[in-house]
Amino acid sequence: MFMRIDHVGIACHDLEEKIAFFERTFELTVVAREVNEEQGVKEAMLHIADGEGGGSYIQLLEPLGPDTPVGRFLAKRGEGVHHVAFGVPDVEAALGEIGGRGVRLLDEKPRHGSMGSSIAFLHPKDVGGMLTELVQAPPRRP
Ligand code: MC0
Repeated sequence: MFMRIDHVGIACHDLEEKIAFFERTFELTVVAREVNEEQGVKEAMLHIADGEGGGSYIQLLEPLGPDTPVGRFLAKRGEGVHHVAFGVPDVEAALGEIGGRGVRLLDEKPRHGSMGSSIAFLHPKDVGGMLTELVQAPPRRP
């Protein structure tokens, strides 16, 4: 079902400061930036490698406000790994299979994600405490 780790999402207070740190320290490059109002985030994707069905990235996330998923996460836990996203060939099919195995779906239907992807989240309490995202990349992606 999982083709690769698509990205690791990291919650931060200051996106520009964290981008500068990751570029300077790990020689990574930002390939996309986006404000996603529905998800309550301003985010940047830093490219790591290319794999089957798409690339893999570090995703830096700054909340648009305190009353958002990432805003609440920062208030409770501080900066750090917010979620792990796995590449799947078909997010809707994966949701059906995973939901049928008893994992709570935070999204019944795919939503819009970074760089034109379709995404859906699984409840962290049902996945060993890890907020898990499914990502279906669009046909062509950097
Ligand atoms: C909350 N919890 C987490 C967690 N966030 N556990 C692991 N990782 C996380 N990131 C835990 C809390 O500690 C709490 O456990 C329980 O889950 C309920 O959380 P809450 O404090 O009530 O917080 P809520 O109301 O924010 O709900 C958490 C939930 C929510 C995961 C359901 O954040 C959600 O629906 N997330 C999915 C959407 C999302 O995260 N969007 C932002 C990234 P205790 O034990 O204290 O009860 S958008 C994105 O990444 C897009 C742009 C993309 O990739 O393309």
